[in-house]
Amino acid sequence: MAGNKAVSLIGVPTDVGAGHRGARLGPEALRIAGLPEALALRGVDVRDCGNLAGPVNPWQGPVDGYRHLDQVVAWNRALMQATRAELEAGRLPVMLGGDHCLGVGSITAVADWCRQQGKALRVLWLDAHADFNTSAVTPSGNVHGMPVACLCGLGPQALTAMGQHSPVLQAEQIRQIGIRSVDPEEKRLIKQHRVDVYDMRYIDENGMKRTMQAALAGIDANTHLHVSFDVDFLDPQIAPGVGTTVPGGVNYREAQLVMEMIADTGQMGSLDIVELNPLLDDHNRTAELAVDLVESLFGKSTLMRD
Ligand code: HAR
Ligand code: MN
Ligand code: MN
Ligand code: MN
Repeated sequence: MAGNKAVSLIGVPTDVGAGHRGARLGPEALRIAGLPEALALRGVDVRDCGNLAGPVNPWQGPVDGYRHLDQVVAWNRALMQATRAELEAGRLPVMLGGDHCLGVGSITAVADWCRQQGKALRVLWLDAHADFNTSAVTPSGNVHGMPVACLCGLGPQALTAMGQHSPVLQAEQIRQIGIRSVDPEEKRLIKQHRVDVYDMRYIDENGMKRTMQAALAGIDANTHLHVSFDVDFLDPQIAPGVGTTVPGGVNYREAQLVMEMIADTGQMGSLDIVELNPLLDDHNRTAELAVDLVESLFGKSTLMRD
């Protein structure tokens, strides 16, 4: 079970893919909110690898539909290497973001690892956004709105072909949960690629339990589950510390259930925690909430089950 595994924290202090600066401070905010200690209390062997180094944010406009593409590529190369090293050491990498562009590097490394190990890979994308834009249709040029498209082979070669196989993922390996902000052309691409999206209306109509049962269906002992947790998945009333708040998000109880049901599978093998922006937060409460939820991901139950 994931809760007993050795975990490596990899700080990825980047905001080169985002439309606001400040997500680069996310790793420190998560540490100060007590993430290493909380995992250690769960009985997890925690190793904090510190922060990766990468280029500064030049804070420029889009070029050919991308903002800061070279910097995004550099951060992702560094993260891919670091993620691979921790997987090879038999540890569960937890990416402390950083903006969501980092999902390209982490998941590319995870996908290569799974192929090598003969494991099936399932990606759970917890997010308000589908992150399926391309340079041709992006309204912003921000690469944090593009990582899922890149992983499915749509994007610049420097991001789609970083690993041993391209595309990195087939759309049927992905489940998106909590989605409530999708750009018009992005929606067309998602439908064309048949990504499995459990949007907020689906959650409202079916409840989170049935949503998660559907999203986790088919996971077995040979599945590596990668969780990409964009903190803007949560409703902004409980999680204000993100750059792109979207109302009508997942509430506290729903979020706990998501994390507990993932923990129950025992198959989580890697985790991104992204988009936390401490400059927009209220006394670090969003970071503290993220830590609370990650505890549940690692098997802490508030109820009488354990
Ligand atoms: N869809 C918008 C864009 O591409 C906003 C994307 C915001 N993305 C994140 N990550 N915060 O999910 O510009
Ligand atoms: Mn995202
Ligand atoms: Mn988002
Ligand atoms: Mn908790």
